[in-house]
Amino acid sequence: MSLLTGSTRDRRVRHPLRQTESKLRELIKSQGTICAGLLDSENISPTEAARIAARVENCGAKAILVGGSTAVDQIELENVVRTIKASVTSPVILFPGNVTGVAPSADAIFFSCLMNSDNPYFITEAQALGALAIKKHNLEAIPMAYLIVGDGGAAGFVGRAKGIPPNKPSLAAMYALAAEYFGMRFVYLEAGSGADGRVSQQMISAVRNIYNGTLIVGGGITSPENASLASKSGADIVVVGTMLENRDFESELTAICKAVSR
Ligand code: 1GP
Repeated sequence: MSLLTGSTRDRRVRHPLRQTESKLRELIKSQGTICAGLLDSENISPTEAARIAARVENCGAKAILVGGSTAVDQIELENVVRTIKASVTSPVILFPGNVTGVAPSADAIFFSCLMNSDNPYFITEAQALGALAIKKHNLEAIPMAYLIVGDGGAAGFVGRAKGIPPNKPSLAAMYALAAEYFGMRFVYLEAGSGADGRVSQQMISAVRNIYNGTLIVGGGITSPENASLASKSGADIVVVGTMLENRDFESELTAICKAVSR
């Protein structure tokens, strides 16, 4: 039966619960800021990804994100997600850069709108193209505004972002408030993977003061000090990606997870 022609009753039955979102909210409520590890399915074998994800979880991270701005191989992505799922108990959440970022085995997907792109494809078109696959696989979609700050590295380049100037916190706050009015329950402030600079405390605070939802901050977070500043400024989730490419990330990541939790 086509997804577009089922009865209303069938559609109600198939609607996924917001389990992952609820879990994240509960963790944030009880522990303060939580840390999530980001793995890029393009640069890693499934076995290696599973091993790293288990180490990330042991360090105290509460979610594993899988995605990448240039990830195009969906078979590879699904293999990575499935293998990670078998090795961790934390939610595995897709962090897509395009329609190719959908994989059936994940617990949920950040259904992201790159609000400050100047290409409508990254605001609504890719989302429309990917929506039926998300429904077909019964994935939990978490509506999220993805805001690129500064040049945003690969995400900024691929997503044709008109980066929010890092020294203009009020612009980020305006976008975040618009996201809230659109019903987006998550906002991700992204400085870019491996960025030299990070999202400033002033910008995180400005968004926190106006946005009533879950606030994620990522890009260039590599030390407990960086993570703690983001947490104190109002981040609910800090994302660490590039650091996980180091062979021995455990002590630093454990310190980051401790530094952000209450
Ligand atoms: C990138 O914000 C994430 O999308 C993580 O950034 O790779 O710099 O940790 P890093």
